[in-house]
Amino acid sequence: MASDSKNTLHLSASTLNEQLAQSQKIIESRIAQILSGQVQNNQLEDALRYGALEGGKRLRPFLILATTQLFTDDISPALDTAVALELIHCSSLIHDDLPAMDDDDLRRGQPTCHIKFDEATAILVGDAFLSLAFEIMSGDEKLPTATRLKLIHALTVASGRYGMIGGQMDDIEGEKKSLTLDEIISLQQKKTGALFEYACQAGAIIAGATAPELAALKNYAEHFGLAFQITDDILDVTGTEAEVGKRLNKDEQAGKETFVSLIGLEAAQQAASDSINAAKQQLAIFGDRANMLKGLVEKLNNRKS
Ligand code: GRG
Repeated sequence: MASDSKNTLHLSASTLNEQLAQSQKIIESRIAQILSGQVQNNQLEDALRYGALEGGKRLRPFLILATTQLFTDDISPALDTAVALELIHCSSLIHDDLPAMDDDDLRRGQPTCHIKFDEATAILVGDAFLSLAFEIMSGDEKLPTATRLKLIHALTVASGRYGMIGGQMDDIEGEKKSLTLDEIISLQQKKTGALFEYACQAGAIIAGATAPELAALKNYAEHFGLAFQITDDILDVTGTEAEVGKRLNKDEQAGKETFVSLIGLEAAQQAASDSINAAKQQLAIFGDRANMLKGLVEKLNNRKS
């Protein structure tokens, strides 16, 4: 990672895996720095660090940093937006794992927050991350006020009733009825796709991208989100991790439809490849500068987690 005395930031590695590792390090050290501030309550602070710093691929913040780098060499203005998005993602995972929702006891290979601590703490940690995300973004002095407001508004929409929360509700209600393929696509677009779409738009907003550039990234994100979800469903069937197997049984018990249950494994694999190719095509206007984003969506086909 290149970071000089003026605190500029750049993903300097030449391969995607190295850039992912650089980005992960940048994000985790910024989260650790933010969480190391004034200690309010030891149990809460321990649980916040546990909920945000124990594992995770950090895909969403990488998307923000990598899309920002399409437009500018110094990606430091996007750092706190990337951190805020990751915290909202962490919040959603912690709440999703609660007994009232998916009732999971493992997350990122570790006991879930409510197992490690207790339910009340896990609820508060999720709530605290949501508040903290907007505290960070509203106080981000690297960005003009109008840009901050635009980014905050877009994130409230993506994470709220029109986006992730709406998709989660559709998912819960979907357990009681059978869903069509279009309904699954719409549910997943809200539940998972909306944050990916935000991740691909935020850097472009920060860098002042043109309307065609924003549209290209929105289309990339849409195909990326679909490919992510289809490969997630495929992983449930073909993955070997104990956690994955457990998730499949729970989905089966809950009667949840997936891409694989609806169209079969082979067609799902084809649909994932089609989405990956479509995602890459959207990036044509950026030329070779978009190679990392093309590589990232390609990587979904071989993912193990
Ligand atoms: C926080 C506003 C707010 C609402 C919470 C509980 C809930 C509402 C939403 C749950 C949404 C949910 C669990 C979506 C699934 C997201 C998903 C695909 C998670 C896995 O993402 P990865 O693979 O995970 O990027 P890592 O661990 O690598 O970060």
